[in-house]
Amino acid sequence: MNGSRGLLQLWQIPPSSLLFRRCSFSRGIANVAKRERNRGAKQLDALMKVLGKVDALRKKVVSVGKEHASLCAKGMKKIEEMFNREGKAVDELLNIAKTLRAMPVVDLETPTLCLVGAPNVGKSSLVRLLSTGKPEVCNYPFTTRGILMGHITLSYQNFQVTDTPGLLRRHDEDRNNLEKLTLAVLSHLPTAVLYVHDLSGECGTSPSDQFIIYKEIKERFGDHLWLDVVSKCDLLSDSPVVFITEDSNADDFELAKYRRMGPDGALRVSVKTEAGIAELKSRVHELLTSQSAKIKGWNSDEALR
Ligand SMILES: Nc1nc2c(ncn2[C@@H]2O[C@H](COP(=O)(O)OP(=O)(O)O)[C@@H](O)[C@H]2O)c(=O)[nH]1
Ligand SMILES: [Mg+2]
Repeated sequence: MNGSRGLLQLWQIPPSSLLFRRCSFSRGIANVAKRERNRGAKQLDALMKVLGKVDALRKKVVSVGKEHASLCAKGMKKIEEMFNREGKAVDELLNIAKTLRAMPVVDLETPTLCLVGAPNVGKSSLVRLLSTGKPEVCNYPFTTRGILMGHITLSYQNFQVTDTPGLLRRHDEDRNNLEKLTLAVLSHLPTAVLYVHDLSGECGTSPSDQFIIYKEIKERFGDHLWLDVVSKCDLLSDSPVVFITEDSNADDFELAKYRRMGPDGALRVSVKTEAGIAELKSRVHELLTSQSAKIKGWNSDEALR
C-alpha cells in the first residue's frame, strides 16, 4: 500500500517541480529522460489494455454465472471453457504486478541519501552498513544494476538510501544506461549526496580519473547537500605521497592533495575495520536532518505560489 503510494508520487512529479529543483542535465540526458517517459507512457497504455481485457473477462464470467445459476454444473463448464480461452489476460496482469512490485519506490517527502562514485569504490558496502538495503557487493564494476533503495531509522525518523551503479570517466553520450540512471537520480530526486572516493588503487578507476569525474559531478550537482568519504582506509596506510616540485602548477597540486586525502573535509572510513563508521553515521544523520529542513522549505515555497 505504502509502496504503491510512493510509486504514484514518483509518476506524478510535475515538470515544474523538477525545474524548481534546478536540475542541470545535458541534452543527452534530456533525450534519455524523454525516451524513458515515452516508454513509461507505452507501458501504462499496455497495462490499461490488459486491465480492459481482465474487466471484459470478469463481466463475461458474471453474466455466464447468472445465466447458468440454475444449471450449475453446465455453468461451471462454460466458465472453465472461457478461462481456457481468455485467462491469459489474468496471467499478464500477474506478471505486470510482479514487475511493478520489484521497482524501487521513492518517497519524495522522505530525506534521501544517494551514494555516488566510480564503480567498485565501496558504495554498496556502505549502503549495507548504513541501512536496511542489502545490495550485492562484488569486486567487479557495475555489480549494482539498478537503483536500490534502503531505509535508515535515526532518532525515530525515517530516511531513505539509494545505491547507484557508479560513474566512469567519459562523456555523457558514451555513458551506458547504468551510468545514466545515476545521473537521472541526481537530476530528478531531491537527494543528499554521499560521494565515495577510493584512493587505494584497488577499484579499477585511478584516483586521477576519479578526481576528474568528481569535479564534473560536483560542478553539475553541487547544489545538493554533500558529504565526501574516502573509502577502504584500511588499505591506505601507504597512501601515495606525491612530491610537489617548484614547477608544479595549481592543477598538479590539487591532484596531489586529492590522491593523498580526497577532497577537503572528506571523512576516511573502512567497512572492513569499521574505522570512521560511527562518525560517518553521525554526519549522515546531520546531513539528512538538513535535507529534511530543505524539503520542508520547498514545500512551504510551493504552498505560497
Ligand atoms: N579492504 C576493503 N575493501 C572494501 C571496503 N569496502 C568495500 N571493499 C571491497 O571493494 C569491492 C567493491 O565493493 P562494493 O561495495 O561492491 O563497491 P561498489 O561497486 O562501489 O558498490 C568489494 O570487493 C568489497 O569487499 C573496505 O572498507 N576495505
Ligand atoms: Mg555497487
